[in-house]
Amino acid sequence: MSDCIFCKLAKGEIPTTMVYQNELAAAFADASPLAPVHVLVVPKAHHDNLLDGVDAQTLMAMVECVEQVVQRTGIKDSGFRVLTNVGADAGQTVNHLHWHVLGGKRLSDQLA
Ligand code: D5M
Repeated sequence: MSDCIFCKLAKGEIPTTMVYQNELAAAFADASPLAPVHVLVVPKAHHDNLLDGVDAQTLMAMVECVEQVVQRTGIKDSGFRVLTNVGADAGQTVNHLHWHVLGGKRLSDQLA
């Protein structure tokens, strides 16, 4: 999708703090962090949300990004949260599938 900001960030077309990427997915810093570690994991191909036809290979590439993010940011053993909002009522504001990876503090019952 040509006007999707996360497509551009994931493909390196606009600068970001890239934490890790593989062939199918990318992990970059959230611009409005809610925790000391707040990274977004996104597919490089455009999908509106989790239920928008995402293939298994892409999902596994996203899981690999999560593994690398928690290792590289040092939160692997202290606990972290992975979540995705689907739809406006759930709080999705960017219509490109993204998983929030949150950690680095004791997380509350709220989003972070
Ligand atoms: O989460 C959307 C998230 O995307 C929110 O935490 C802010 C973040 N965001 C928005 N624009 C950018 C850019 N340009 N870089 C990095 N992070 C960004 P949602 O689940 O849709 O509410």
